[in-house]
Amino acid sequence: MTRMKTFSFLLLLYVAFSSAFPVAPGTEDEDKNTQLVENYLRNFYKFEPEKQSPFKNKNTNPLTEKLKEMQTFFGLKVTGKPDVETLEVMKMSRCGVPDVGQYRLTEGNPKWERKDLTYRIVNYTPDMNPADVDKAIQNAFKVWSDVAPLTFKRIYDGTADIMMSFEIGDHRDNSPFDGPNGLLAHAFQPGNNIGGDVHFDEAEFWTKGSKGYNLFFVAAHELGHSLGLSHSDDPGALMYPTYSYIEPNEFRLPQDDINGIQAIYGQSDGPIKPTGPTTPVTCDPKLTFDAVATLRGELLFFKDRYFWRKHSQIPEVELNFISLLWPNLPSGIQAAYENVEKDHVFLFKENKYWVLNGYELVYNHPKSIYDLGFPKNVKRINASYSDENSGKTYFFVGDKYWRYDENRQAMDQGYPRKIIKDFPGIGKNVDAVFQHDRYIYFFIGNRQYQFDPNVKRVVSVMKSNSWFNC
Ligand SMILES: *[C@@H]1O[C@H](CO)[C@@H](O)[C@H](O)[C@H]1NC(C)=O
Ligand SMILES: [Ca+2]
Ligand SMILES: [Ca+2]
Ligand SMILES: [Ca+2]
Ligand SMILES: [Zn+2]
Ligand SMILES: [Zn+2]
Repeated sequence: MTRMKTFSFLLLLYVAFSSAFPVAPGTEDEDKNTQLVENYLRNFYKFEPEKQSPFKNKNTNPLTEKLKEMQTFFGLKVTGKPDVETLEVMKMSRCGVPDVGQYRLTEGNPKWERKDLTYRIVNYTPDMNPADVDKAIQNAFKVWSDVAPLTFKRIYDGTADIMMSFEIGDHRDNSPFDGPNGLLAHAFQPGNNIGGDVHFDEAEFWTKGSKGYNLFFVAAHELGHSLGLSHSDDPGALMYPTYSYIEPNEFRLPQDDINGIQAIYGQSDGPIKPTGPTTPVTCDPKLTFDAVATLRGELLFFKDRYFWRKHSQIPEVELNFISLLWPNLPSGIQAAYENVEKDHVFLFKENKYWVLNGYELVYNHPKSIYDLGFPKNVKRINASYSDENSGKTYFFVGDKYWRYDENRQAMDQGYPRKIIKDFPGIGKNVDAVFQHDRYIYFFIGNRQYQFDPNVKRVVSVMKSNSWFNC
């Protein structure tokens, strides 16, 4: 299974300002961690130590078994121990609905018997303009009505099927909220009374953008529960239990969620069968990349709204949302390279580029690629790499390439040239490229060409994901 590395917000800062990898917590934190682990397993994995049968096998520790269950769900290494990575996942902001238990699609199969449902926004958060709350909620319903034969009508008083409200702390449904972060919201499976209802933790700061928590995403996720879906272990799914931000305009309901809702209610009525993005699979032999770059000794492989990070000293590879580290970067990065000397990474999409300084996005971007000296008929860049020794950067576009001088900050004379002339064996439409040691690695489809610039030839052909220990 793909391992989705997840960061707590604290860890995010850690990544941004120091190194990329967490350190083990000190022993003084151990009591706090034990408490965290027990509470987490109690809340989300039905861990009930006081209810263990005395006849149970004494050799199996119920806590260890529950930890393994949780680690399996999140695609972590299944150690049965509260290791650093497990604790990091437990500290993430998430949905309050359990990962196992009554909300599983397979258990009881709760669903609405009618297809025309009603909803009511019972109260508003002071964090947002009411019109923006209405819009976020309306869009969240549209996510589901676009792919399933369901309609949602808003009513303004009385009891709706789905009552939506902002609540603080203990709000008399046996599922108290916990103040800022941690639990963000919860929802009840289809049914009468509280069934279908959605509660948002008012202690959070709700927004329509990337600050605080985005109401649209959280509402869309919770409505999945209101309609009968449980949590998915697909890290790209909307029904994954932890929060992550995506630019709302770029959001498309993932295929995993479409499959889930259609398994309950059938296909949508429209003539077009809706499809959604699928989460890339690290060891898929057909895997292709949008762009690859080095960053302070790590390798970054970009694809759609994801990237993998690979550190040479660490055998595992991590799959992340681009937006988790860089909320203001778009998905679908088309080319990328590192300028090691300046500690900058350049990221390209269409005719714009963004710059990272170390791990931090430089604020006054994007800028136009025409500032770098490209002619106007170049609309996008296929791939790029920079040669640390010569200070020359190579941009591949179609069957040509340009060479840029990082010291003079200008294109070199005599370009573009044909790729095939100077890189024999490499045709056109390069997906991605980077330089490592003395080789240049070109990615075209699911293949990778190791090119030796000294002898000017391809010395080896590999699978695109050969860096991932598949
Ligand atoms: C490369 O760029 C060309 C020209 O802009 C474009 O038509 C093509 O789709 C791109 N190919 C890839 C693999 O990005
Ligand atoms: Ca909370
Ligand atoms: Ca609030
Ligand atoms: Ca590319
Ligand atoms: Zn949930
Ligand atoms: Zn509640």
